[in-house]
Amino acid sequence: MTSDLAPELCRPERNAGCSLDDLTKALGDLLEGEPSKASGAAVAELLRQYAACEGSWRPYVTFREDTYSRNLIWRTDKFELLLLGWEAGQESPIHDHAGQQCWMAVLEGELEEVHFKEGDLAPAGDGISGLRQGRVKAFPTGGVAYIHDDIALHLIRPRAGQRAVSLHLYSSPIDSCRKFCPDTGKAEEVNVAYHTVRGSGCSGTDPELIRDAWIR
Ligand code: 2CO
Ligand code: FE2
Repeated sequence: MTSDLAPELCRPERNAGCSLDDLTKALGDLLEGEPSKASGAAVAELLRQYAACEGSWRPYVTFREDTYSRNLIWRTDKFELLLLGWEAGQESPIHDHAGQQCWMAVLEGELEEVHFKEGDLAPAGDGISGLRQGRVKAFPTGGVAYIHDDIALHLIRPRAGQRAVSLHLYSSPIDSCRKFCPDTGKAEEVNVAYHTVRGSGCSGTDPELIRDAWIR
């Protein structure tokens, strides 16, 4: 069925464009302006438009044997845009997002997200609660996920046997978060950092520290 709407009425109000510069500009307009204008749906739509374009992210993605890679694309006080490279078989720890909003767009491959909730505190009073697993959802190339601590903790992993690449937007930036032991539910505050910044290796960040922080 064809649409009766004139093409100009179908066009989104803002366009992410297909370059990372266009995307970061459009995200800045949304997230650094009036807070009331930063609707989650508008952010997700920008990421969806970008994910539908072919490949301007490719020069910036890296893959590592020891952990999924965290590659910084853009950072301001209000948001942080990261490209993550996932080798087959890698997965994130179960973690929270330090009270920030997180959108994830799948650029290549397929990613699976598993939700978890913190359970009741154990009677021993040791501050450790068990974790309850929630829903598992697959996001194909072009899909956009959203999470916040009020929704759930999560872990992310690529489809079995395959690589994947994803674009993550945090509002505001996250420098540390809690990771959870899957067996006991014990939480640990860990620093997160970058393997590359806009295509250059990070001299200020020790990849060993990043790996140790994330290995469970
Ligand atoms: N939050 C993780 C990170 O920034 C990636 S999992 O998807 O949100 O490393
Ligand atoms: Fe996450």
